[in-house]
Amino acid sequence: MNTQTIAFVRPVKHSGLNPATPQRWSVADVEALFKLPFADLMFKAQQVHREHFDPNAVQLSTLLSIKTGGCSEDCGYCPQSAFHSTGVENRKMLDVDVVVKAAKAAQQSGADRFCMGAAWREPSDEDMVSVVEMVKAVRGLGMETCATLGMLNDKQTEQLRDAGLDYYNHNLDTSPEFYGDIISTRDYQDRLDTLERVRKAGMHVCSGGIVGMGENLTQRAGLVAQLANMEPYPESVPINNLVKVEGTPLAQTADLDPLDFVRTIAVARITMPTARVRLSAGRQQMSDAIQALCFLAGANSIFYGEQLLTTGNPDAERDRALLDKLGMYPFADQH
Ligand code: SAM
Ligand code: DTB
Ligand code: SF4
Repeated sequence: MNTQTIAFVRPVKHSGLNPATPQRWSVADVEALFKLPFADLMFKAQQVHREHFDPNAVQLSTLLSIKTGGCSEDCGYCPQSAFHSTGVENRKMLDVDVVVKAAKAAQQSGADRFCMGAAWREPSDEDMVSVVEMVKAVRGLGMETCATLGMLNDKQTEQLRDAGLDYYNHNLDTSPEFYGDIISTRDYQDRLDTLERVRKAGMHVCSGGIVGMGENLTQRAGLVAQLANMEPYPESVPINNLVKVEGTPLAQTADLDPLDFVRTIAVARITMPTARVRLSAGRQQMSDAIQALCFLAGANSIFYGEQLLTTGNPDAERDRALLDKLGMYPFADQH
């Protein structure tokens, strides 16, 4: 019998930076975590979580699509790719004042991070002029800023850093072995290169992936190992459950067992102890019980607000009710 008891460790406030203490994770080690009995995996994840965070605090981050649709990439999951007919309209970039208004509304409703997303392979120099203004204005409201704009060059990472961007989101999406089944218009290495530039410019890295795209367990473990072996690993790790959108090649993919999603969160928490693990896309389709298990597994950040980029998210009222029911509160209200 396992006689270990839960040692309550005083939660520490997250400093925002990971210690540079890389621990190499082989894919086999990560896969072995996935295969633990559920209770043992959850116990381990909770121990790690409590060593580094208040387990009852969650970060609320609101997303806004600043440029929607018509993207030149062929990502098989994405409703915004010009390769797929999904009914998502192509829109031009939002004006800066519209973005600032949305950020203020998000802040008033309790979000402390604002993430701006664009359906680009990469931004142009002209796009960057507006994005820089948006980042400065949102930072000026006192919110944490995050952007996801596709691939970046050195000049662009420096512009974003100088504008006050706190996090850059750029996902690896899946393991190197499965990647070619999902995307053909850019390489895995392109993604790693952008992340390297973001790191070099001194911004925090937000990088994760999608599960439920038909990957096998080794491939799912391969994604987590890639992220965990980055030096240092990302400060923020979004774990998305595939949102199946009609018209995308992945629309008919078999459902992932929700407990396998919970396991992915737990394994991310154990392998990246000080990262914000973000329970990202797919929450609208998830029961309260599965979301509660995700929080127990170490998730401590969610997207908050009715819309992700083009698909739905639980409304703010449902989320507040869920957090209340669980005795959880936003990081911003932590005392
Ligand atoms: N165009 C930029 C890029 O791909 O880097 C930024 C926006 S893109 C929509 C951001 C991320 O959203 C993708 O990397 C992917 O992980 C996630 N995503 C897109 N469609 C999704 C879906 N249907 N289900 C789950 N996650 C999705
Ligand atoms: C991330 O990993 N998930 C968010 C955010 N980063 C930008 C995006 C989810 C998009 C889901 C599909 C959509 O709404 O278009
Ligand atoms: Fe374009 Fe990003 Fe969608 Fe890929 S995930 S098609 S790059 S918007």
